[in-house]
Amino acid sequence: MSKTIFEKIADREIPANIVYEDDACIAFTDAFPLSKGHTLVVPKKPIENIYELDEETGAHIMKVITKVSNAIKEAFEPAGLNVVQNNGEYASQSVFHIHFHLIPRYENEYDGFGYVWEQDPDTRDDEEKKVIEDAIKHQLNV
Ligand code: DGP
Repeated sequence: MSKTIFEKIADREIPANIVYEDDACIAFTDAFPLSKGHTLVVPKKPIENIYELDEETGAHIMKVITKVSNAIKEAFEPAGLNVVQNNGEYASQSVFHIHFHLIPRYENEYDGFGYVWEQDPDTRDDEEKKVIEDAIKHQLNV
């Protein structure tokens, strides 16, 4: 199988500004940053998406996300920072090797991060919410 772009970055086959690396993961600045310091944290294993992520890699990558987020906070003092992870083309995933975007946000500065957080207009009644919750719990064997 051919390597993903992010495997090629980890293997130094294509250049990137790598800011952190350990045995299991790598972090580098995004080639098309939405804001100053926009960084990607990526496991070296070519795991495609959140559904494929194993617990050990997930736990490790969360530590690195925290470490690199704090470095960005110290370096640039953003007003906020979003951690974003896209799964599937419909959810804007374009590189099919799991990655976490760390997107620092600055007050009164343009950035390319469009964010809409609005309640579903088809607000569901309590009975329907219960059916939804039960479907998730059923899959989790709760
Ligand atoms: P997503 O849409 O969540 O799959 O984000 C993929 C991101 O990867 C996107 O913000 C641009 C970035 N990207 C794509 N190719 C390269 C590359 O070759 N180098 C770097 N540094 N970033 C890349």
